[in-house]
Amino acid sequence: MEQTFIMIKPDGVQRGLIGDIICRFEKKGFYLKAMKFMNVEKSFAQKHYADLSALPFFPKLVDYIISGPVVAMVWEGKDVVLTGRRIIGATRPWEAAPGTIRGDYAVEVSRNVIHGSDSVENGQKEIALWFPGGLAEWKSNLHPWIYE
Ligand code: RTP
Repeated sequence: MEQTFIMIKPDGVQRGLIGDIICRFEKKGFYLKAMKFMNVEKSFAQKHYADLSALPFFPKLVDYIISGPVVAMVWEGKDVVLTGRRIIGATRPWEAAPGTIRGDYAVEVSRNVIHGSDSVENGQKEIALWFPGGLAEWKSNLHPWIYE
């Protein structure tokens, strides 16, 4: 079953949005497979966002990610990568539809509350980076009223 890496960024944590965000993924029918509260080192944030290292906003982005604790999570379910991105909404909050997390809670692109993997492959890479010890084993009993 597909998995994605989701991170509640420091602004989402400080604003008390953790419960609401978890609720949206759970209610949709996805399973929380791993979660931890973390203060991220600068070098770790640089590694997570390595693909963006040449962009002008990269130093600001790294400073933002290390500015407070984040919540790192792994979610599982059918098409969870793409659907997760749709639950999150567009990167730029003014382009994010109402009803999405960024559409409902964010104003600035540099304070956009949450990260979600953009492909299955990147999801696997990010899960390996954030959860190097692997995930605690528990079998999500895929609900027959949600999954065929
Ligand atoms: P994320 O990786 O955080 O899920 O975001 P994304 O895929 O939707 O967007 P991406 O292009 O990968 O950008 C990563 C994060 O960089 C910040 N950003 N700041 N002009 C700016 O100041 C600017 N542009 C992007 C955002 O926090 C974005 O989520």
